[in-house]
Amino acid sequence: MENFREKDRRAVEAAYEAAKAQYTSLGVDADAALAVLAETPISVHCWQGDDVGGFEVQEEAVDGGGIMATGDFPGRARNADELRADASKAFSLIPGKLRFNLHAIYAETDGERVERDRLGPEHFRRWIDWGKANGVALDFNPTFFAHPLANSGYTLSSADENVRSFWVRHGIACRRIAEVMGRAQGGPCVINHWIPDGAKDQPTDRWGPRQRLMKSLDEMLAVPLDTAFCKDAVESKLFGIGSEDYVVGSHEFYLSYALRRGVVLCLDMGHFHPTETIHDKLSAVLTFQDEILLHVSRGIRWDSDHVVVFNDDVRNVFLELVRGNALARTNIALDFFDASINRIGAWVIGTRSVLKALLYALLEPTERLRNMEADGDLAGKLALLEETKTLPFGAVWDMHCLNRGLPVGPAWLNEMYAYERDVLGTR
Ligand code: RNT
Ligand code: ZN
Repeated sequence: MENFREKDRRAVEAAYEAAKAQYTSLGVDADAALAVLAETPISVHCWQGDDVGGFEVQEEAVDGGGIMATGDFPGRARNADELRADASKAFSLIPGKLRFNLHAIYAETDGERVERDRLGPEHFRRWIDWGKANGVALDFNPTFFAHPLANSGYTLSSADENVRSFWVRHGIACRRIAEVMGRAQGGPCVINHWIPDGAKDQPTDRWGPRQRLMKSLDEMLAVPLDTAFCKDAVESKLFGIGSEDYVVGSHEFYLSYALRRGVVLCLDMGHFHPTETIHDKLSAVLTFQDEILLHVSRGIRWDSDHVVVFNDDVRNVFLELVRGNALARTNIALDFFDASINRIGAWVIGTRSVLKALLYALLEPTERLRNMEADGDLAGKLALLEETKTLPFGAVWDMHCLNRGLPVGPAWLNEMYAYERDVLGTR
């Protein structure tokens, strides 16, 4: 494997000073941007580490519920200790304030089969301890898929009362776990509810499942918990594998539900029409809602979960959040999985890309652009937007990596290769 040289500290500092002067001339404070970047939490999803497998003891064949990781890169984490080790490795290569986002299937039950409606905080004790020891706050998700009672394609919206009530109990069990996690970390644990429910082809009843989903969510939320620690969010989707024609929890459904019930709306960047982007939705939704949950992802054709890269879509989302001063009202989380490349690399690439997009937005001369726009100088505004694209953004990013004691530039790849050889390669 190639060895990437680390950039010289003095060269990085000198480039930063020159970049900073350029930003200053546009009215942008690069030091202030770096301070915000260092303090903005990003919730990294655990499921990139093992292809959304989880560690459940299961006896029957299950349907993935539209969740399918493709690829067989060696070294997938096979248990929670390996997953924690891998996540820690990835965290060490990401210059950000990171949280960790767990799913119910990552419970540790010591080889015992524990049904999902019987899960309790005790099954997440090691995760909670790990979070505390590493200063990493946790977020959580019930797992409404990959289970025999999800094989029909319906969970919370099922017409079978046994199935529906099982999933309601699972949701409640998970909310209790989230509250305990929140209490342990002295701040909210965001619990996101996503269900795969839907139909492949032209259901004649689109109404019943939605009424049942509303009822199920209401039953789950009726359990009194401290919302300072358990913060509920609901996530929509347009279509999935096996639910191409109809998804019960659509955008309109959850937008309405979140508004009526005062829960957080989750916007996943990969869950809309293939050419539909979400940056224009932020100012609309946040005009009425206190906060949102963001799943930063990258849709490619029919897949909603490619590894995030520093592209226009992600930049536009962060530009909107910064322009609207809405970072504090946005729970930033990641959602992608790729089993065909080094999984630690996938985590690091995706998360660093999100941090870059955030930094890019923080370095925008928004004040100046706004004034030009207000003055009717629209050509000037468009020109300045274009000019900002070639400002020395990379020099500021390098400085951030250096500040956080991380390898600058592609030098982090050396660490990834070494871990691949010494750890992943032995699994
Ligand atoms: C699925 C949703 C959901 C999942 C995770 C694993 O389409 O995006 O967020 O990816 O819960
Ligand atoms: Zn998602």
